[in-house]
Amino acid sequence: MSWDELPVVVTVAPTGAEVTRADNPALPHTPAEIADDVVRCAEAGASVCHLHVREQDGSPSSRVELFAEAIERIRARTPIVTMVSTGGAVWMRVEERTSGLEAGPDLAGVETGSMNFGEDAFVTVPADARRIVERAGALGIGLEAEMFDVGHVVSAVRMLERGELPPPLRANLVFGVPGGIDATPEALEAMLRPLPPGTHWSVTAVGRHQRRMLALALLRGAGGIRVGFEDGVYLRRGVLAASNAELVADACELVRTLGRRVATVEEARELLACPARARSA
Ligand code: KMH
Ligand code: ZN
Repeated sequence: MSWDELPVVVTVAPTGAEVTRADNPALPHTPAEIADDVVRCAEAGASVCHLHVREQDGSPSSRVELFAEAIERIRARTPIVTMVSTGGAVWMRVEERTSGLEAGPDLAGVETGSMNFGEDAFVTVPADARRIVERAGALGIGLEAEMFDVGHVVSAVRMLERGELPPPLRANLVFGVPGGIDATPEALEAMLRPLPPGTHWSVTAVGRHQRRMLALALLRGAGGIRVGFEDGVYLRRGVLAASNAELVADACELVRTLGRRVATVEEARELLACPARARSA
């Protein structure tokens, strides 16, 4: 399929770990709120949801019960692809970060390197990445590599070559995190260079260049883009988004404006080699 015919997988990351209701009062906290948001995002065109969970008071959590409840509520109402973060929050131990795997999502993210994350260290040493891959494999969960700098991409490709990361490589390239690669056309090319041909790659960007990076990615042939409060709370400069669904609708409009097509959930499952799992998590 030529790049312009490739349907675009739109992922929503509805809550993350760093953003708060002081940043945007519409941030979902509870599994029920997250599920409601994800359902609306699916209606707006999202085909994948990237999940973190929070306690009732909004603090980032690693409790498997919360992941399980969110996934169960989502699956009861939409076939959207569910993905859990194993990045968690910077202060979580790796064992805490990986609890979401036990909730039986379709996919999980895996970091393939370490970095500064703002003022903090966000550390995933190779042994941790291998453990995450192994546990996901044992549970039949597909993986998406979350990569914030060129070295992370090179490491993911090495893991793939060594058989430490199962094919296919699903690549999420993240731009603009302080401590990671910047959000520029040159950075996009640098992140793409190590990827094997045919890799399904998507782009996440934070900060003031977010929309430009997503547009650039779409014109460069990206297989996916990601939006949601985890990555940005503004619809436009100075305009807070009313909801995650509004961000997804806007992203889908961008896809269409640039002459591309938004993937359905069925198409996303095929493109990501991610068949629907049995409904019980
Ligand atoms: N919260 C960040 C420290 C991921 O989900 O894979 C890590 C993160 C990336 O959100
Ligand atoms: Zn995340």
